[in-house]
Amino acid sequence: MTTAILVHLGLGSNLGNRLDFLNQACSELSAVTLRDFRASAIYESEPLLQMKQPNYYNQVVCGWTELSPVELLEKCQQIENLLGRVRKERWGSRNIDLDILSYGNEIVDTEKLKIPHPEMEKRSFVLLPLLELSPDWVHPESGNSIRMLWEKWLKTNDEELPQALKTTNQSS
Ligand code: A4P
Ligand code: MG
Repeated sequence: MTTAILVHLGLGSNLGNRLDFLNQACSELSAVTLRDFRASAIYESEPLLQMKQPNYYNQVVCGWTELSPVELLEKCQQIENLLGRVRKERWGSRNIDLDILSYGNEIVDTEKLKIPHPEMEKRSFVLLPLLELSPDWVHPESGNSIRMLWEKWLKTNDEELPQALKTTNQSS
């Protein structure tokens, strides 16, 4: 019997109808891929490294899956393709991006897949929604909970915080 694993995914969009793309991705994920699906609020933030791009809408979702890490990555890429993502350059603007942030407490470090997502501790648009969903989830490498990572982020950064949109996500 395969056991289900709790996973967290980071969703991002900065092209087209950003809200609609996030909602469509949530519908796809909650339909079959993730059981007991939960979604954070949607946050708006500026692109990292002050890249000349539109602002991002970001959200974190979680749920239980029986897919392996690689199968989950493939599923995420299928959903990106279904929603019409076109890849030009790395970190280019995108209508939808799905990143695997965590897979239980597993560490995966291959060329194709790195879990936990290597940048998550640096990103307020990931930590803040994670704090809403799973403040007690513990990062398997540092041993820090999300609550601790967020406190650390606040002490070491003075950037503006991402703003939660005043909207209800119909899929959550
Ligand atoms: N890959 C490795 N690990 C993972 C993982 N944990 N989850 C590989 C998903 N994919 C993973 O991804 C490139 C390759 O990463 C995949 O083929 C997979 O094998 P991609 O989605 O095609 O390209 P990308 O998104 O441009 O690159 P990357 O490295 O995923 O960048 P990020 O981390 O997504 O960052 N600013 C704001 N405010 N909000 C954002 O969401 N996002 C980015 C891109 C930059 N600036 C941003 C935001
Ligand atoms: Mg990505």
